[in-house]
Amino acid sequence: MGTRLAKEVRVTLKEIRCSKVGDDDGDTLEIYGHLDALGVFVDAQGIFQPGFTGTLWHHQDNDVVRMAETNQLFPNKSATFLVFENDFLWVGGHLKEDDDFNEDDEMGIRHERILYKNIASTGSGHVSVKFNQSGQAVETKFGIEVLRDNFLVPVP
Ligand SMILES: [Ca+2]
Ligand SMILES: [Ca+2]
Ligand SMILES: [Ca+2]
Repeated sequence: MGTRLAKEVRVTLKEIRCSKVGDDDGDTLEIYGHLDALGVFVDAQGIFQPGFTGTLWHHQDNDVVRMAETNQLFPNKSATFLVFENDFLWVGGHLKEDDDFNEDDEMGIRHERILYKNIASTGSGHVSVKFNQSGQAVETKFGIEVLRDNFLVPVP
């Protein structure tokens, strides 16, 4: 057994906002996909690997969410977990936009990657992650709080 420094963080999906409907049919976007908070480490091959995944929003393509321009959702769903020294906190996800007459629009797999040492230790920070394609745009906001800062955790 050894120990590693960790921060206990709480990530809250605060807001999903439809910022532009663009050239989509009608006056709404029809979005689905997932938004997550992840604890991510870099493995021996230098590949990013999720150590923790907390899903904060998830809709399948048969259960799309319709959003008119400037509409906001406030999911306020949280995940609490540990991020270890030298690892990353990722917030973001994968959104798609449903279309009837052509293939669905890929709005992107997007994450903000925050290194351990840059996770703000006081107060709560907000991070925004944007998804878009062909003039259709959705902006998401995540709140990040540090519940316990730089404490030693036993590890195998
Ligand atoms: Ca579309
Ligand atoms: Ca539409
Ligand atoms: Ca559509």
